[in-house]
Amino acid sequence: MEIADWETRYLEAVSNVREQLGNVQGVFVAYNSNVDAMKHIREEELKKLIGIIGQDKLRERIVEYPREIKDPVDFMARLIIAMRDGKAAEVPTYTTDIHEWLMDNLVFDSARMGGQAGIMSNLLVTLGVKNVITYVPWLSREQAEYFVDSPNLKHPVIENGKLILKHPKEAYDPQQKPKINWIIEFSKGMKFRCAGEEFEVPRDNRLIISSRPNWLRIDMSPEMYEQLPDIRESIDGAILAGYQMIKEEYEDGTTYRDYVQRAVSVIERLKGCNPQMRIHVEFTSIQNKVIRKALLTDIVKKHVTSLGLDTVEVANALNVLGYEELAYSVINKGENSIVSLYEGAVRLLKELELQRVHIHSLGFYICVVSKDHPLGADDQRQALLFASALAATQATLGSIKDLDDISVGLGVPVYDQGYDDLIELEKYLVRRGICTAEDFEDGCISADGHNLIIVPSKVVKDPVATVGIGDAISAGAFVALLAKMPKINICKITE
Ligand code: 8BR
Ligand code: GLC
Repeated sequence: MEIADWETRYLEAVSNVREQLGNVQGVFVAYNSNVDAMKHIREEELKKLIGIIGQDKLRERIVEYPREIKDPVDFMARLIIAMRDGKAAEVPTYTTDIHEWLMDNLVFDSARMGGQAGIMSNLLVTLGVKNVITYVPWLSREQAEYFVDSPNLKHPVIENGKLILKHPKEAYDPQQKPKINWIIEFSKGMKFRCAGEEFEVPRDNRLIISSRPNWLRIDMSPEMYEQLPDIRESIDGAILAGYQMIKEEYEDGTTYRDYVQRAVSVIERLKGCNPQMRIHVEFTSIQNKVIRKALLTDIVKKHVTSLGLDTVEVANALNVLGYEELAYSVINKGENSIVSLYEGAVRLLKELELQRVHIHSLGFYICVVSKDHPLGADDQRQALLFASALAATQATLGSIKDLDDISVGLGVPVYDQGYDDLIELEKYLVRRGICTAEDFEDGCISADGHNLIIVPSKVVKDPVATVGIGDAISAGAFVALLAKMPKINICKITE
């Protein structure tokens, strides 16, 4: 199929999904909302910061590869690594010192809604979803201000022992402090010298400094947990994210195992008697490998139906699951990395007993779907195309304010390089007898029954920002699928 045919498929998909979105009853979204302090760094600012830290200190720290930001040298080392490789990363900090240093030495350009759950909640409301029930364990007054004003957006609160739903601006805890992350965005083509070497940034991306104050918990009160089933009737599915905040050990003697157990119980409560309830987890960059593994094997495996992740996150996930070689080739194989990504997606689908794995990359999205997923390849493909149009809209405008904005994304051309990558994968699959060229374009069913759906995406040349685009892609595709899902009330049938 030619690129022009893909453009036609895009138009059809967006028009279909838009008509169907009204079928979605509601979505529960938890846990992480925060404020993102956004800074688009420029060459001269970087030069100034490198000068402040000093080349020698930086050289050493880059080799050490800090997984936590304790001081400005750690911060600069991770920034140089992210810019050198053009790769996204999120690194935690447990003190407010770096925030103050950044305020003194860099200053942010703007503040906006951050956190996967916060970004996805606002987007779903903007897309017109009737009930978006967002839950933030640390809802502060300042945080509440970043949620869109809409009666369709609600947050659960316990009043007089009962769970009720209110807009976040009426539900916040006045004592709660805000969580503020720093997002350092950098542009492709930026040049800099560091530790005696010359670098050029290979692609637009960002480094996130994630603040982790000691009050942060991925949790809910026992009353809210008990009454969570009350919201089940008004949702078709849930999107869960933010588990990266879980720590191995807490000052009060609890450990990550306690929080993992509670996270699983929440999922069980949401499903109730409906094991088909759609549960999507959005993965992210998780520096701590114990937590990364626990999230995959103890929370995602068996409990979740769908997983969304970017390419670096695929490698990280494969790595802790014991597929080091495949992880390495996802990151390093260059033009063949699409084949490794496909193989990685299949591994994740099988190993984690999922129904759907959605990988978004710059230029194409790969989705592998198990044979027991209720929707066919056409619906899956339309969901991916809709998501890509949303991503291109967000990259062009910075944020999506209205569903009609999607015409901006639709106007962005399909990325040639992504299309070429697709052809590489097609050749590989045809050569191995996994599918024919015709099958490849319509959904490629393997011998053991899982289906591969792949689309070339629309890529914006000079994106306003990259942070949060992955969230738009995953939430967009997930809600498009919910809109297409047959509405069977399994609880009623089995009662
Ligand atoms: P994460 O936020 O999960 O890392 O996902 C980012 C996603 O944003 C990438 O997978 C890619 O698909 C998309 N993206 C990026 Br980065 N830059 C983009 C651009 N200029 N146009 C469209 N999509 C982009
Ligand atoms: C992570 C970060 C948050 C950012 C989001 C974007 O959740 O903690 O700051 O807004 O990713 O996806």
